[in-house]
Amino acid sequence: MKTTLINCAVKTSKEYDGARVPQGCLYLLSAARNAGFNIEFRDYQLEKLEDPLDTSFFLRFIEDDADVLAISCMSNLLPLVVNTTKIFKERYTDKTIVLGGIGPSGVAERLIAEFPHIDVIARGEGERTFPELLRALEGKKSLESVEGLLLSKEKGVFHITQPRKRIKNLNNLPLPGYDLVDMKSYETVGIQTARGCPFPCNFCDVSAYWGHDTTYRSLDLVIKELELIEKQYGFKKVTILDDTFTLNKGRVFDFCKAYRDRGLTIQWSAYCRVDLLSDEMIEIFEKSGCYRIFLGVESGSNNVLRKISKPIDINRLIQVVKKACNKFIVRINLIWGFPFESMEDLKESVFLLFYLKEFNCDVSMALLSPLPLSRLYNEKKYRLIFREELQSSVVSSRFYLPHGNELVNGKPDILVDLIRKHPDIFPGFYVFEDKLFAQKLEYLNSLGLEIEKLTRQ
Ligand code: B12
Ligand code: SF4
Repeated sequence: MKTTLINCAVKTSKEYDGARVPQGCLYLLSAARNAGFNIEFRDYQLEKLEDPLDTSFFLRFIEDDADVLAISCMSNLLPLVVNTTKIFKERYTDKTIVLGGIGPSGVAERLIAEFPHIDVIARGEGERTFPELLRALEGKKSLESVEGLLLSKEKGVFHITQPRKRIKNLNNLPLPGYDLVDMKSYETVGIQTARGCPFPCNFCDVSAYWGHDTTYRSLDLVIKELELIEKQYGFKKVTILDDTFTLNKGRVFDFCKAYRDRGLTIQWSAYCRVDLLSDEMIEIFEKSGCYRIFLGVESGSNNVLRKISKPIDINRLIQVVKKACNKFIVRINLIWGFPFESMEDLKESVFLLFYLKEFNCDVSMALLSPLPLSRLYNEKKYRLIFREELQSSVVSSRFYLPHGNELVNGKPDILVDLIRKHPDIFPGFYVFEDKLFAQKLEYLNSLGLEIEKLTRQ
């Protein structure tokens, strides 16, 4: 049995233009290798294509003689993956299509019920599921006995296997298979030191995907991996992919000490929470190779922050930012378009945006995306609206579908059409119903904030 694993990612905004080492797929490849499988891997982001979201390009890319085609993607490329694999499966009825990653996992039931050409969806962490699934597809065990799967039977009918338990001891996982790809093709790299986030922010789907229990890798392993990335592969910078790097203060200080003791020079950036970032940490970060931190601040309004269950103290934020901006790059993300955000709330966010820019802080503001695993989406309190006026910019800059609702060769764009037909499968392309939406948009535009920038994450 021949298997091909595909990373379906595209290069995003100019800022993030470089190709990124696909950590998730590298974990899957090394787990599969350890289990005795030799898998072909292809990474779509490395293709030089004028329009990577053109189904015909992706169709050509996935075509080969493999029996099993496994594809990893986020929500943004799910329409492309669904559309292309449907055409693929019509041509090659005997091939098995497997989807995994946060994109398909977040909407797995609805997706497999509506699109039965997808044979299997693997939910959650893949290091145990993937090799077991391959063994089952070889006929060596039953598919039903593999945890964490949805198996297609026919339209509307599918089977869910037992849920896959979280991997408790990440130290038992083999390192991502860096040696299995051409690392020179990639410009940026990230590593995970921990998985999961305990916070309840209701717009985010990280906790629902990875779980509220945070699992950690030993710092010894983390430092060894950093050494490998620096010395063997020559990277000068690395992103720590943990959702909240500053979660465990003692561990963060131990990391910084180990970094210095081992004489590492690779510079790192990390996602932090402002309420977990002390003055002492900022000082130590500076001495331990930190060149950038990301802070998800989300709103300048205490009212909104309370409603999204992220009660950050704005005064504390300003103090932290003033200090940190002198030491390293501080990148802050704000979100607009919460359905309960008043004009006053939005004005407070805009005020914060301009105020923080004064300190040379790198601030951006993105339109809220209804992510399918988020509590805000699942409460079903707010209707989803597909907004014509935002279609091309929201869709293109937020989720990278370049045509918007333009007519392509006289026909409506097929992916936009798919999104329109299935709001519950592709909710991230919609906005929550908000009677102030037009007013908010007009206000932001009147300040010269271009919608392109406002819709980028
Ligand atoms: C780093 C990061 C980025 C980086 C690079 C991402 C990349 N790898 O190409 C950048 C900055 C480019 C980025 C961009 C975007 N990102 Co991002 N990103 C992340 C972050 C912080 C870490 C991703 C990561 O590497 N995780 C570690 C690896 C090990 O996990 P993994 O890839 O998910 O793989 C594991 C499992 O999912 C599973 N698995 C994955 N694929 C498959 C396939 C099979 C067959 C199987 C069996 C299993 C399996 O097994 C793997 C090992 O356990 C996550 C948050 C998070 N904690 O995941 C957000 C996150 C994934 N991003 C998110 C979003 C929305 C985006 C954007 C769409 C944002 C935007 N507006 O543009 C873009 C799209 C980019 C693209 N390339 O298409 C959302 C996804 C939400 C969703 N439902 O899809 C997340 C969850 C953050 C959030 N809550 O907002 N992102
Ligand atoms: S926004 Fe950040 S802190 Fe909040 S749940 Fe998501 S990852 Fe955790």
